Amino acid sequence: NKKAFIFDLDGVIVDTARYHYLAWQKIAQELNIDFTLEHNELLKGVSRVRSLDIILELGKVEASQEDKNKWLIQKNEEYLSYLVDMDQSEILPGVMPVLKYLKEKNQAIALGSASKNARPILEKTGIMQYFDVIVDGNDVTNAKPDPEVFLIAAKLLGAKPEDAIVFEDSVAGVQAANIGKMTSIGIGEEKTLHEAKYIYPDFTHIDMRFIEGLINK
Ligand code: G16
Ligand code: MG
Repeated sequence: NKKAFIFDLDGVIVDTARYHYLAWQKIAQELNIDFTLEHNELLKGVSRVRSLDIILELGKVEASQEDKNKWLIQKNEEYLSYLVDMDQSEILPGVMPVLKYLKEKNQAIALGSASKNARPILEKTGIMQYFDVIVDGNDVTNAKPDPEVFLIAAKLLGAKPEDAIVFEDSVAGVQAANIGKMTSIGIGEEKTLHEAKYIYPDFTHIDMRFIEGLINK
């Protein structure tokens, strides 16, 4: 069967999860909300709008839609300021060899990201051409853990959900892949991503024989 290899972006291909955190932290500080790295796990893979709601819930802050809109714009401007100098050096270790291997083996590759900034990041890092399909925050209505983003990606690649393999760094993303009946591969810590079918601390720990096994499954 034809396989679909679907990559999350933030935290899987590039270390932008760190930038999202710094940008949100700035907003949280202004609102006097305690926002730790542990809280940040709740925001990974989650849409911008939902992320703000989670932070406001943490601080038990009620806000008008007008204020929320202002903070959403502020957060994105802060986030974008970290992306200005971004280049291929920000691609996480071990990612390129896996992308290249999949290309060599003529595998279908998609991006499945919650971010509305996905395309400029792929351009800046110079890896746009590896992706047959890009599904991002501009294309979906239901955020992860809803599997919509991955289901669209698999469909566009012409693969059944069962034949899709998803690389994810977030709990919400791993859950989305599982709910979509896809093979979930968690990139990160076992204690956070234990719901994933396979877990690796990063791509340098992924052996090409493992990828070969997925291709031939
Ligand atoms: C990413 C991040 C989330 C972020 C979301 C929206 O998703 O993990 O923390 O809130 O995108 O990003 P933006 O504000 O750029 O639209 P993913 O799915 O690539 O990990
Ligand atoms: Mg992510």
